[in-house]
Amino acid sequence: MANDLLSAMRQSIIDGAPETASTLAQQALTNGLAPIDAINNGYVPGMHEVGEHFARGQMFLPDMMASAEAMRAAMAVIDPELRKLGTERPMAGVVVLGTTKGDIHEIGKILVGTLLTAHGFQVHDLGVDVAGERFAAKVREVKADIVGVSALLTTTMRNQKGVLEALEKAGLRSQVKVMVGGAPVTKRWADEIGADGYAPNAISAVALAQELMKDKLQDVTVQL
Ligand code: B12
Repeated sequence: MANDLLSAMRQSIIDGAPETASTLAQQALTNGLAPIDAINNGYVPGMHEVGEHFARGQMFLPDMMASAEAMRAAMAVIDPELRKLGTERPMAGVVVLGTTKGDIHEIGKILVGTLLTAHGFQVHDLGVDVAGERFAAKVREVKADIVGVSALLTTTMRNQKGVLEALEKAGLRSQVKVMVGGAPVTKRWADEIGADGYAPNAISAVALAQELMKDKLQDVTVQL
């Protein structure tokens, strides 16, 4: 039963069918399926398949846009359920989140933001196509503990380095931990550009953020 539902969710993304995606999300919540399982085991595999079809030339940009629309419709139903969990927890830290300059992919970043919120983090999402200077300004404004930078294109990955440089230039680098992610990003890349961490998905992004908060606390203790 759950498998049929998950497979219908996957298909709704491939078909680019927002109404079906939304109805299935409601059905999943009514049936007691954990919201994160619906996302990770239902909709995200559909998104990956769409990416593969696109890469093989079997799907085109409008199809990919329709799939993104379906994903957004599903998330609109599931997001509030996930966020509710966050209000019951103590504040875990302040995060500034955004997708790098030149890049408009936002679904994964939104998911990361939602799960961080669900785990008690206060998240300031700057949206997409965000220049390093805007990250730095927001970090200063909200006294962020962590910056999360998403990039989905091999061409915009290098702008993650630009964010680190902007933080350095603004004299903020030592005050904030930087984590990077996005489909083409790797641990190796994170190390190469001097980021503090990399996570391959939203669940591990939460674990990483919690780890970075511990490191930050330790940095402060060492300085005292
Ligand atoms: C949906 C989609 C789009 C949508 C985006 C809609 C939106 N509002 O977000 C649209 C149609 C607009 C689009 C446009 C383009 N796209 Co596109 N897109 C995709 C697709 C199919 C899915 C992305 C997605 O949402 N995945 C689902 C989410 C949940 O996964 P995720 O993004 O990877 O995020 C997870 C992790 O990476 C991680 N994570 C993400 N961010 C962060 C941040 C931090 C801090 C951390 C710790 C973790 C983390 O956690 C997330 C949740 O688990 C991918 C294929 C793919 N496999 O990635 C192609 C893909 C990324 N796109 C691609 C391309 C080429 C393009 C275009 C250039 C196409 C064109 N010719 O115009 C444009 C670029 C526009 C631009 N300037 O940005 C290529 C990139 C190739 C490359 N190597 O560079 C891909 C890989 C498709 C392919 N196989 O060819 N795209």
